[in-house]
Amino acid sequence: MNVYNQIETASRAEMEALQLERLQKTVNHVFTNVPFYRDQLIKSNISPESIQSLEDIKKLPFTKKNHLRENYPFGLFAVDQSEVTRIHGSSGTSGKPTVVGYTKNDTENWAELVARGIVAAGGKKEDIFHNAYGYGLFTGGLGLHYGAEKLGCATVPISGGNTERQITLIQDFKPKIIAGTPSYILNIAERMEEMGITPDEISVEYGIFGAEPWSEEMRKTLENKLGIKAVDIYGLSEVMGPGVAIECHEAQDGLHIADDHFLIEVINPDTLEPVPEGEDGELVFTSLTKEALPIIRYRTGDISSITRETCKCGRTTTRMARVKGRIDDMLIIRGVNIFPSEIERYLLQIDDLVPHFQIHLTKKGTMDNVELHVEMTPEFFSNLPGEDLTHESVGQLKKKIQYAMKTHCLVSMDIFIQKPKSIPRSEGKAVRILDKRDLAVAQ
Ligand code: DLL
Repeated sequence: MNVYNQIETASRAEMEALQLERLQKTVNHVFTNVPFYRDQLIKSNISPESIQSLEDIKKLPFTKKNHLRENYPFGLFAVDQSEVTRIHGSSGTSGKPTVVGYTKNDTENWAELVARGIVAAGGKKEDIFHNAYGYGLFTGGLGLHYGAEKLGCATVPISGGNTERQITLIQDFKPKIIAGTPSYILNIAERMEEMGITPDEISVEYGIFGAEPWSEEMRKTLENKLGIKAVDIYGLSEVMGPGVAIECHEAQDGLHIADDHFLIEVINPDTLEPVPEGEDGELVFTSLTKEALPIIRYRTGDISSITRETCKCGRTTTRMARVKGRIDDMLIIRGVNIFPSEIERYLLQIDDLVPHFQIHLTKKGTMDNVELHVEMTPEFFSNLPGEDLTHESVGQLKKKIQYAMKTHCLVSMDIFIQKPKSIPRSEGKAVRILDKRDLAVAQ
């Protein structure tokens, strides 16, 4: 095993001692410097001195996204403006972004954690790193960029989009590592296929994919299409950005959380009580080293579980399972809960479909209805006599999808099989759900 930092193999006792020391420092920091947290702690009758063990974290109130919004833009910053060296924002599609800030130490720690993650993913100093995450307020581009540079990789800041140019640069520069959202990397891989480029013609060996939910089946698809090993990377701007957790290439079995910088809890989102290890719940993070925007018990809205078993790779850090999705994106259809990533998982097992899909939520009378829009492969389309979409083989394919969804996701869906290239392609985070229920009411 090749670790970037020995802390990744520390004993639990050693790690917990470090976490407690850093937690106490963080609580002091927010109490002294952030009026919002000071008020919250005073209201809950808690002083920083009352944090005497890691268990005591449960005494502290939770922080939620709306607290950041209410304190827009810089109200939760814990340092003087002159100490802030970088500002990022959430990738929210509407309204004002959630603003986050970093000091010089924060961006150095961040780069170090991402460098650590790239090593876990299989990367080395001498590698060329093709970074297809979007550059800008989104933390993906610059977050991965500075981590790759810190490790010493020749970093190509290509960002998302302009897919054919990306492919030319992949052919010419010969990167070993590619990073991007799985949906955008799929877009690149498909374009390569159309251009007649085979996986053995490209140099890439490792992929670092995340920033959106994806499934094990999508991992296999991307690994096969590109001839690579792909790992999952997780993070969120409120907590830092990419690098909060990443899988190792050795085991590809859960994401190693940087325990020395973040304390994780998993709670039941309804009761707010902790759930046992191995059980799904909402991930809650407390930052342990951040200066500009320390965050206490941040409710991410992301659903996953954790384990503290030592990984096959030798790292002893807490591992989280692949994130199923956000609570907000969970569909509750006629009493059944489903995440789009589960739909993806079963769709990808059906031949004759490409791995792109969209879920349209509509109304049928007063009932919620799911329209699943999928896309046939170009081969399937060209084999249709007269390219006739009403041909019986399309009907059979539709039945197969309907059956898979009903059996595995327990929901009856209206299936729409589109012609090749009909589903919008992603250049960053894919838009999987279109909620048209209000439109139906308005009509
Ligand atoms: O997406 C940071 C990031 C950039 C992570 C590049 C990984 C790679 P935000 O834009 O603030 O930050 O969005 C954070 O995206 O709460 C999750 O819901 C989702 N998310 C991030 N990584 C994953 C993942 C970046 N690997 C929100 N699997 C989070 C599933 C993910 N969901």
